Amino acid sequence: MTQPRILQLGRLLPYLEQTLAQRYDVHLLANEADPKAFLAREGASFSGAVTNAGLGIDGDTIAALTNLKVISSFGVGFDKVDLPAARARGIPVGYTPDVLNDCVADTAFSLVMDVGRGFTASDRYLRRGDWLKAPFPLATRISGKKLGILGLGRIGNVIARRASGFDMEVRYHNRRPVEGSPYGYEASLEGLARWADFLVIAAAGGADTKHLVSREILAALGPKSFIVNIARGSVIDEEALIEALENKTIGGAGLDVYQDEPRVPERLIACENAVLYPHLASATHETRKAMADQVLANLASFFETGKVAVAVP
Ligand code: 8YV
Repeated sequence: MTQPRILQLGRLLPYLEQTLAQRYDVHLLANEADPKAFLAREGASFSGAVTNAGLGIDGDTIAALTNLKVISSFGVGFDKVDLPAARARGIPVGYTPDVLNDCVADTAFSLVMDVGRGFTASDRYLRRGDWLKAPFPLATRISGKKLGILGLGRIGNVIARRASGFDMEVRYHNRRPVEGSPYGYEASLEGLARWADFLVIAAAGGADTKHLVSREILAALGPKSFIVNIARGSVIDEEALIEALENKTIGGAGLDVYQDEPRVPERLIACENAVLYPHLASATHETRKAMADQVLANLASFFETGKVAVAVP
Protein backbone atom coordinates (compact mmCIF):
# COMPACT_ATOMS: atom_id res chain seq x y z
CA MET A 1 0.00 0.00 0.00
CA THR A 2 1.37 3.46 -0.83
CA GLN A 3 1.89 5.81 2.10
CA PRO A 4 -0.34 8.91 2.27
CA ARG A 5 1.47 12.02 1.05
CA ILE A 6 1.76 14.64 3.80
CA LEU A 7 2.72 18.28 3.37
CA GLN A 8 4.80 19.52 6.30
CA LEU A 9 4.51 23.29 6.34
CA GLY A 10 7.49 24.18 8.55
CA ARG A 11 10.19 22.57 10.68
CA LEU A 12 9.01 20.51 13.64
CA LEU A 13 10.58 18.71 16.59
CA PRO A 14 13.20 16.23 15.23
CA TYR A 15 11.36 13.32 16.89
CA LEU A 16 8.14 14.34 15.16
CA GLU A 17 9.79 14.86 11.77
CA GLN A 18 11.53 11.48 11.98
CA THR A 19 8.39 9.59 12.99
CA LEU A 20 6.31 11.31 10.31
CA ALA A 21 8.94 10.37 7.71
CA GLN A 22 8.80 6.71 8.80
CA ARG A 23 5.03 6.58 8.45
CA TYR A 24 4.23 8.84 5.52
CA ASP A 25 5.57 10.25 2.31
CA VAL A 26 6.42 13.68 3.76
CA HIS A 27 7.38 16.79 1.84
CA LEU A 28 8.65 19.93 3.60
CA LEU A 29 7.10 23.05 2.05
CA ALA A 30 9.58 25.32 3.84
CA ASN A 31 12.36 23.81 1.66
CA GLU A 32 10.75 25.10 -1.53
CA ALA A 33 12.23 28.27 -3.02
CA ASP A 34 8.84 29.08 -4.54
CA PRO A 35 6.17 27.47 -2.32
CA LYS A 36 3.29 28.86 -4.41
CA ALA A 37 4.63 27.35 -7.64
CA PHE A 38 5.28 24.06 -5.85
CA LEU A 39 1.71 23.98 -4.52
CA ALA A 40 0.30 24.78 -7.96
CA ARG A 41 2.34 21.91 -9.41
CA GLU A 42 1.98 19.24 -6.73
CA GLY A 43 -0.77 20.43 -4.36
CA ALA A 44 -3.20 17.80 -5.58
CA SER A 45 -0.92 14.95 -4.47
CA PHE A 46 -1.26 15.60 -0.70
CA SER A 47 -3.95 14.04 1.46
CA GLY A 48 -2.67 15.47 4.77
CA ALA A 49 -0.99 18.62 6.08
CA VAL A 50 1.03 19.02 9.28
CA THR A 51 1.67 22.42 10.77
CA ASN A 52 2.13 24.10 14.13
CA ALA A 53 0.24 26.77 16.06
CA GLY A 54 2.72 29.48 15.10
CA LEU A 55 2.55 28.79 11.35
CA GLY A 56 -1.01 27.60 11.00
CA ILE A 57 -2.32 27.11 7.46
CA ASP A 58 -3.98 29.80 5.36
CA GLY A 59 -6.90 29.63 2.98
CA ASP A 60 -4.72 29.82 -0.16
CA THR A 61 -2.69 26.81 0.92
CA ILE A 62 -5.81 24.84 1.79
CA ALA A 63 -7.27 25.77 -1.62
CA ALA A 64 -4.10 24.63 -3.41
CA LEU A 65 -4.27 21.24 -1.66
CA THR A 66 -7.22 20.08 -3.74
CA ASN A 67 -7.28 16.54 -2.30
CA LEU A 68 -6.58 17.50 1.31
CA LYS A 69 -8.42 15.25 3.77
CA VAL A 70 -6.88 16.12 7.16
CA ILE A 71 -4.85 18.80 8.96
CA SER A 72 -2.83 17.98 12.08
CA SER A 73 -1.45 20.94 14.03
CA PHE A 74 1.18 20.96 16.79
CA GLY A 75 -0.25 23.24 19.48
CA VAL A 76 -3.46 24.19 21.26
CA GLY A 77 -3.98 27.53 19.50
CA PHE A 78 -5.63 27.43 16.09
CA ASP A 79 -5.92 31.16 15.42
CA LYS A 80 -3.62 30.82 12.39
CA VAL A 81 -5.55 27.92 10.86
CA ASP A 82 -8.20 29.07 8.37
CA LEU A 83 -10.96 27.04 9.99
CA PRO A 84 -13.78 28.30 7.73
CA ALA A 85 -11.78 27.17 4.67
CA ALA A 86 -11.16 23.74 6.24
CA ARG A 87 -14.76 23.39 7.41
CA ALA A 88 -16.17 24.35 4.01
CA ARG A 89 -14.48 21.24 2.62
CA GLY A 90 -15.19 19.03 5.63
CA ILE A 91 -11.49 18.76 6.48
CA PRO A 92 -11.00 17.93 10.19
CA VAL A 93 -8.26 19.80 12.08
CA GLY A 94 -6.38 17.89 14.76
CA TYR A 95 -4.65 19.81 17.55
CA THR A 96 -2.95 19.18 20.90
CA PRO A 97 -4.87 20.62 23.86
CA ASP A 98 -4.58 19.47 27.50
CA VAL A 99 -1.11 17.88 27.29
CA LEU A 100 0.43 21.35 27.63
CA ASN A 101 -1.83 22.75 30.37
CA ASP A 102 0.62 22.14 33.21
CA CYS A 103 3.68 23.66 31.54
CA VAL A 104 1.76 26.69 30.29
CA ALA A 105 0.27 27.24 33.77
CA ASP A 106 3.74 26.84 35.30
CA THR A 107 5.01 29.54 32.94
CA ALA A 108 2.10 31.83 33.79
CA PHE A 109 3.01 31.47 37.43
CA SER A 110 6.67 32.03 36.75
CA LEU A 111 5.72 35.32 35.05
CA VAL A 112 3.44 36.32 37.96
CA MET A 113 6.29 35.69 40.39
CA ASP A 114 8.93 37.22 38.16
CA VAL A 115 7.12 40.44 37.32
CA GLY A 116 5.96 40.91 40.93
CA ARG A 117 9.22 40.10 42.65
CA GLY A 118 11.66 41.10 39.91
CA PHE A 119 13.56 37.80 39.95
CA THR A 120 15.14 37.96 36.48
CA ALA A 121 15.81 41.67 36.97
CA SER A 122 17.56 40.77 40.25
CA ASP A 123 19.72 38.23 38.42
CA ARG A 124 20.83 40.95 35.98
CA TYR A 125 21.41 43.26 38.97
CA LEU A 126 23.76 40.78 40.66
CA ARG A 127 25.67 39.98 37.46
CA ARG A 128 26.17 43.70 36.77
CA GLY A 129 27.81 44.00 40.19
CA ASP A 130 25.12 46.33 41.50
CA TRP A 131 24.60 44.27 44.69
CA LEU A 132 28.05 45.42 45.78
CA LYS A 133 26.71 48.98 45.78
CA ALA A 134 23.21 48.59 47.27
CA PRO A 135 20.60 45.93 48.06
CA PHE A 136 18.07 45.07 45.35
CA PRO A 137 14.96 47.30 45.65
CA LEU A 138 11.87 46.01 47.45
CA ALA A 139 9.26 44.31 45.29
CA THR A 140 5.61 43.19 45.45
CA ARG A 141 4.40 40.26 47.56
CA ILE A 142 2.73 37.43 45.62
CA SER A 143 1.13 35.20 48.28
CA GLY A 144 -2.34 36.19 49.37
CA LYS A 145 -2.89 38.58 46.45
CA LYS A 146 -5.80 38.76 44.00
CA LEU A 147 -5.39 36.88 40.73
CA GLY A 148 -7.71 37.68 37.84
CA ILE A 149 -7.91 35.28 34.90
CA LEU A 150 -9.20 36.30 31.49
CA GLY A 151 -10.28 33.01 29.93
CA LEU A 152 -11.07 30.30 32.46
CA GLY A 153 -10.67 27.36 30.10
CA ARG A 154 -8.41 24.35 30.21
CA ILE A 155 -5.24 26.34 30.91
CA GLY A 156 -6.96 29.06 32.98
CA ASN A 157 -8.28 26.44 35.40
CA VAL A 158 -4.81 24.99 35.97
CA ILE A 159 -3.45 28.50 36.59
CA ALA A 160 -6.25 28.99 39.15
CA ARG A 161 -5.22 25.73 40.87
CA ARG A 162 -1.60 26.89 41.06
CA ALA A 163 -2.85 30.13 42.70
CA SER A 164 -4.46 28.20 45.57
CA GLY A 165 -0.96 27.10 46.64
CA PHE A 166 -0.14 30.79 47.04
CA ASP A 167 -3.31 31.52 49.04
CA MET A 168 -4.49 33.83 46.29
CA GLU A 169 -8.10 34.73 45.71
CA VAL A 170 -9.11 33.98 42.12
CA ARG A 171 -11.74 35.62 39.97
CA TYR A 172 -12.23 35.33 36.23
CA HIS A 173 -13.92 36.84 33.23
CA ASN A 174 -15.33 34.81 30.33
CA ARG A 175 -18.13 35.65 27.97
CA ARG A 176 -20.35 33.55 30.23
CA PRO A 177 -19.88 32.21 33.78
CA VAL A 178 -18.48 28.67 33.92
CA GLU A 179 -21.08 26.42 35.49
CA GLY A 180 -19.91 24.82 38.73
CA SER A 181 -16.68 26.84 38.88
CA PRO A 182 -15.48 27.58 42.43
CA TYR A 183 -14.06 30.92 41.30
CA GLY A 184 -15.80 34.28 41.37
CA TYR A 185 -17.13 35.58 38.06
CA GLU A 186 -16.62 39.20 36.98
CA ALA A 187 -19.13 40.15 34.32
CA SER A 188 -16.80 42.74 32.79
CA LEU A 189 -13.10 42.57 32.00
CA GLU A 190 -12.77 46.12 33.26
CA GLY A 191 -14.21 45.08 36.64
CA LEU A 192 -11.75 42.17 36.79
CA ALA A 193 -8.83 44.47 35.94
CA ARG A 194 -9.90 46.96 38.62
CA TRP A 195 -10.08 44.15 41.21
CA ALA A 196 -6.94 42.18 40.33
CA ASP A 197 -3.39 42.57 41.58
CA PHE A 198 -2.32 40.23 38.77
CA LEU A 199 -4.35 39.88 35.58
CA VAL A 200 -3.43 36.74 33.63
CA ILE A 201 -4.50 36.39 30.01
CA ALA A 202 -5.38 32.80 29.12
CA ALA A 203 -8.00 33.43 26.41
CA ALA A 204 -7.68 32.01 22.90
CA GLY A 205 -6.34 34.31 20.17
CA GLY A 206 -8.14 35.28 16.99
CA ALA A 207 -10.56 37.94 15.79
CA ASP A 208 -12.96 37.50 18.75
CA THR A 209 -10.36 38.47 21.35
CA LYS A 210 -8.24 40.97 19.37
CA HIS A 211 -7.15 43.87 21.60
CA LEU A 212 -9.61 42.85 24.31
CA VAL A 213 -7.03 44.22 26.72
CA SER A 214 -7.28 47.81 25.55
CA ARG A 215 -5.96 51.12 26.83
CA GLU A 216 -9.05 51.35 29.09
CA ILE A 217 -8.48 47.90 30.61
CA LEU A 218 -4.84 48.77 31.32
CA ALA A 219 -5.98 52.02 32.96
CA ALA A 220 -8.38 50.00 35.15
CA LEU A 221 -5.51 47.69 36.18
CA GLY A 222 -3.60 50.65 37.58
CA PRO A 223 -0.02 51.43 38.64
CA LYS A 224 0.27 48.83 41.43
CA SER A 225 -0.99 45.85 39.41
CA PHE A 226 0.56 43.59 36.82
CA ILE A 227 -0.48 41.91 33.59
CA VAL A 228 0.69 38.48 32.45
CA ASN A 229 0.09 37.04 28.98
CA ILE A 230 0.67 33.39 28.05
CA ALA A 231 -2.10 33.32 25.41
CA ARG A 232 -1.59 35.34 22.23
CA GLY A 233 -0.03 38.74 21.67
CA SER A 234 -3.11 39.80 19.71
CA VAL A 235 -5.28 39.79 22.86
CA ILE A 236 -3.46 42.88 24.17
CA ASP A 237 -3.19 46.21 22.35
CA GLU A 238 0.62 46.10 22.36
CA GLU A 239 1.06 49.80 21.58
CA ALA A 240 -1.18 50.72 24.55
CA LEU A 241 0.72 48.24 26.72
CA ILE A 242 4.09 49.77 25.81
CA GLU A 243 2.76 53.24 26.64
CA ALA A 244 1.40 51.98 29.98
CA LEU A 245 4.78 50.43 30.81
CA GLU A 246 6.72 53.53 29.73
CA ASN A 247 4.45 55.85 31.70
CA LYS A 248 4.27 53.38 34.63
CA THR A 249 0.47 53.52 34.64
CA ILE A 250 0.61 49.75 35.28
CA GLY A 251 3.01 48.02 37.66
CA GLY A 252 4.54 45.77 35.02
CA ALA A 253 3.99 43.07 32.43
CA GLY A 254 5.10 39.44 32.20
CA LEU A 255 4.87 38.31 28.59
CA ASP A 256 5.46 35.05 26.74
CA VAL A 257 3.65 36.12 23.55
CA TYR A 258 3.77 39.11 21.22
CA GLN A 259 1.94 40.62 18.28
CA ASP A 260 4.62 39.85 15.65
CA GLU A 261 6.73 36.94 16.94
CA PRO A 262 9.67 36.52 17.05
CA ARG A 263 10.04 40.28 16.54
CA VAL A 264 9.63 42.15 19.83
CA PRO A 265 9.47 45.96 19.68
CA GLU A 266 12.62 47.75 20.85
CA ARG A 267 10.49 50.00 23.06
CA LEU A 268 9.14 46.94 24.88
CA ILE A 269 12.63 45.50 25.26
CA ALA A 270 13.70 48.80 26.83
CA CYS A 271 11.03 48.52 29.57
CA GLU A 272 12.67 47.38 32.81
CA ASN A 273 9.20 46.75 34.29
CA ALA A 274 8.53 44.02 31.71
CA VAL A 275 9.63 40.38 31.92
CA LEU A 276 9.93 38.99 28.40
CA TYR A 277 10.04 35.27 27.59
CA PRO A 278 10.48 33.99 24.01
CA HIS A 279 7.18 32.06 23.67
CA LEU A 280 8.42 29.10 25.69
CA ALA A 281 5.36 28.19 27.78
CA SER A 282 4.97 24.65 26.40
CA ALA A 283 8.66 24.21 25.62
CA THR A 284 9.74 21.32 27.83
CA HIS A 285 11.02 17.94 26.61
CA GLU A 286 8.10 16.17 28.25
CA THR A 287 5.32 18.40 26.98
CA ARG A 288 6.66 18.82 23.45
CA LYS A 289 7.00 15.02 23.20
CA ALA A 290 3.38 14.64 24.34
CA MET A 291 2.29 17.27 21.79
CA ALA A 292 4.21 15.47 19.03
CA ASP A 293 2.59 12.15 20.00
CA GLN A 294 -0.83 13.82 19.79
CA VAL A 295 -0.04 15.14 16.29
CA LEU A 296 0.91 11.60 15.27
CA ALA A 297 -2.13 10.04 16.97
CA ASN A 298 -4.44 12.51 15.24
CA LEU A 299 -3.08 11.56 11.82
CA ALA A 300 -2.94 7.84 12.56
CA SER A 301 -6.51 7.73 13.78
CA PHE A 302 -7.68 9.70 10.74
CA PHE A 303 -6.03 7.32 8.28
CA GLU A 304 -7.28 4.27 10.21
CA THR A 305 -10.82 5.30 11.10
CA GLY A 306 -11.59 8.50 9.19
CA LYS A 307 -11.74 10.40 12.49
CA VAL A 308 -9.10 12.63 14.07
CA ALA A 309 -8.49 11.65 17.74
CA VAL A 310 -8.55 15.22 19.11
CA ALA A 311 -10.10 17.65 16.64
CA VAL A 312 -10.82 21.36 16.89
CA PRO A 313 -14.53 21.46 17.72
C1 8YV B 1 3.20 26.11 20.46
C2 8YV B 1 1.41 27.47 21.41
O1 8YV B 1 3.99 25.09 20.84
O2 8YV B 1 0.18 25.49 21.58
C3 8YV B 1 0.18 26.67 21.25
O3 8YV B 1 -0.83 27.23 20.81
O4 8YV B 1 1.40 28.64 21.32
C4 8YV B 1 2.68 26.78 21.69
O5 8YV B 1 2.46 25.82 22.65
C5 8YV B 1 4.03 26.94 19.62
O6 8YV B 1 3.25 27.96 19.07
C6 8YV B 1 4.62 26.11 18.50
O7 8YV B 1 3.84 26.16 17.38
